Amino acid sequence: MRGMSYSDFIEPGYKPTRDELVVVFRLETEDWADFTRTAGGLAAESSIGTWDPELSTMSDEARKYGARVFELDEGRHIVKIAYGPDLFEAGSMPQILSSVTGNVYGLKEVKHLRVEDTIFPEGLAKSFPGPQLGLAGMREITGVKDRPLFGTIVKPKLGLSAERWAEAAYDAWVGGLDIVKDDENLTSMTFNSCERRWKLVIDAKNKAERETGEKKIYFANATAPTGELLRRVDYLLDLGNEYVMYDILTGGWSTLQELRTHLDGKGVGIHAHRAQHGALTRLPYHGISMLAICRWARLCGVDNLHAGTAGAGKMEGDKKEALELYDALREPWYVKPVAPVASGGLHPGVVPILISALGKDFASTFGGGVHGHPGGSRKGAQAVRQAVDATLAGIPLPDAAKKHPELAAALAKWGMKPPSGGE
Ligand code: CAP
Ligand code: MG
Repeated sequence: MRGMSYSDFIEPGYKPTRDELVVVFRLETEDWADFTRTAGGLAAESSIGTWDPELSTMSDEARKYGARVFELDEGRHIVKIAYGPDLFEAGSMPQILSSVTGNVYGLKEVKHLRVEDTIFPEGLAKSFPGPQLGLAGMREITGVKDRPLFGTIVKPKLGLSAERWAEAAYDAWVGGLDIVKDDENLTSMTFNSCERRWKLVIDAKNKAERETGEKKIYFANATAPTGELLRRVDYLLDLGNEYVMYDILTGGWSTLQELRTHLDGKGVGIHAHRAQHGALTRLPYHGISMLAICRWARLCGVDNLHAGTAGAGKMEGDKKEALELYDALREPWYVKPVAPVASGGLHPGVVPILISALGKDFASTFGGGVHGHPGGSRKGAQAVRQAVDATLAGIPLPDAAKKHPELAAALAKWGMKPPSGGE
């Protein structure tokens, strides 16, 4: 036989070499399909193979590139596959993902399939640039060294004029927050163009900095089709803004790589939002894990990435999951660390849960939990800062609230538990 059948891709006990990429899949097959043969199908379809084992074009040379299933556990649904370095184009995330997260999901034998993790070899990892700033950069810019950084997303998400938006941003900064960020779907709107908003917000930021003596940062969402994104980024660079925000999943990996290249050497950071990730990550038996997405985003060079609130907020995801993701973003690796961002359903009352779960090395943004404050955005921001200062000083929030009416009002409205859904 000249070709290669699915079973030829199975090599239990094979030890991956140091230059191979290892992908950990979770596989469930249709009732009529054989687990081991389907695992071979995954390796074939994601490397060199196809359904017909007898290709007239197959050669000994081509056969060498076949991926190898080296571990199989049908009970736990785990399949581990090793891929040689020549299967990948260095520095191209789209090509790597078309291989290992491509056609495999559509094979008839596959009922459910999830990429749990992708373990990169040094050579392939180092063909990517990684972050420029990460958390260290954010600390450098703001001078905030000994606590997490806190900020807000102006709400409502859409609908405010650029003037009203900038006013709320100013209130948040003056109230004591470090960061103001655009929302994931706030780009350039009929009622709020990005040019006008960014100009007004950066003016507001400068004013807040003069008044507070603190350095502030603004994550400006430049997400758009690539050409327009880069035009907007150039405008932000002209305005001297230190951060560009980009929705990595809806905007895409290739545009992210283009953005990172465009910013190379300019010391301007990428704040990455993960909108749409739930469509990929939410089912524990199908899709792509957030862990894998964290690794790809870190390689491509985001500086910050939303990675969950450890159960303190409104979005699905517990402490164990958040810590796994935060570790993947922060631990020493082939490229610099990324700053993890906790966001979604946070308010001043959950600050102790947040800090006790996540430590000090992260950033966090509060939308409804600032602008929903009964006294308005500035008091909402003050209440967050009061909750942070009290928590770091070991003072229970109800005690701190006795001295701070803004915090007291926040606790009276929201309590000290996460919104709907429990801790
Ligand atoms: C938070 C947020 C965030 C999501 C992201 C929002 O606002 O701006 O985009 O929570 O979640 O629009 O909902 P609130 P994740 O503080 O008002 O909830 O980081 O999990 O992707
Ligand atoms: Mg948002």
